[in-house]
Amino acid sequence: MKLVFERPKSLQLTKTHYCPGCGHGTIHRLVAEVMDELNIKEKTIGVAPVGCAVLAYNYFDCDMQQAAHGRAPAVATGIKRALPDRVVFTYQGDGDLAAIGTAEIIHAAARSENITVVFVNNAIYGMTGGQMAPTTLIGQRTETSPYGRDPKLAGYPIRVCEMLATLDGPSFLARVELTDVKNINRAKSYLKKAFEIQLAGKGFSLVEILSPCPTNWGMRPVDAVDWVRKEMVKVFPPGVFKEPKEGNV
Ligand SMILES: Cc1ncc(C[n+]2csc(CCOP(=O)(O)OP(=O)(O)O)c2C)c(N)n1
Repeated sequence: MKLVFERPKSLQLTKTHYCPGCGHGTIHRLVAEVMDELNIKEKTIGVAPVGCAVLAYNYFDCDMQQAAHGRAPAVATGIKRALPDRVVFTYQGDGDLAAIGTAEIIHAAARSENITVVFVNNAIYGMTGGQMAPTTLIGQRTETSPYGRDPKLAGYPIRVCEMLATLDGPSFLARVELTDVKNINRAKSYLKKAFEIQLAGKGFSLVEILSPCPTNWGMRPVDAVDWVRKEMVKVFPPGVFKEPKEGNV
């Protein structure tokens, strides 16, 4: 029989706790496929966040370390500096990375730490039940902005890639939407490039993935994907914001 579908070796054989239509499972798979293709599973250390992906250490089949909320880039810095031959990545939500962990991500990027950041932007705090995040859209209803995010009260969404692109430190910054096969494949190619940049010793790389959260957005999964495509990309335009000058890694 011809094998057409297989679990990546870098994922454990287990069920995840993610909701139907959530992007985390797809993104886990993409990261695992990249680990398989680069043959780096045995030397990779992932840093799990606080957020819906808190149990990522139960899903990835590589070494994992849990960090306090927002502190994954600092923990990853320590691991990578102590064990420079290892491949180190953080996996972070927008609450983790762009709220409580803003200082850590900015300084890790400015120092051009040779780590890879997988940044899952779902415009909300998922794990805690749908509160407003720094990336929540203007007018978006959440548990803490029930009438829609009002910029007079709650300011404006933070564009992480654009902000980090003002720094000299980062080597690779890219944003992609998790909406269809073309873009999911693009997400994988960005992730692969980000890991390759780390393997080449070229410093900080980050891939921001615009990802659906049907449960906390109060939408059906198919509508949530549509909302990413139609609304999120207007505020968070996909693209490559920084890449190594030499072109290909
Ligand atoms: C120090 C600290 N502050 C607050 C919390 C509560 N908390 C847990 S997860 C989370 C935000 C999660 O949102 P995000 O990072 O966007 O990830 P998601 O769950 O959406 O994937 C918060 C505020 C905590 N666990 N620790």
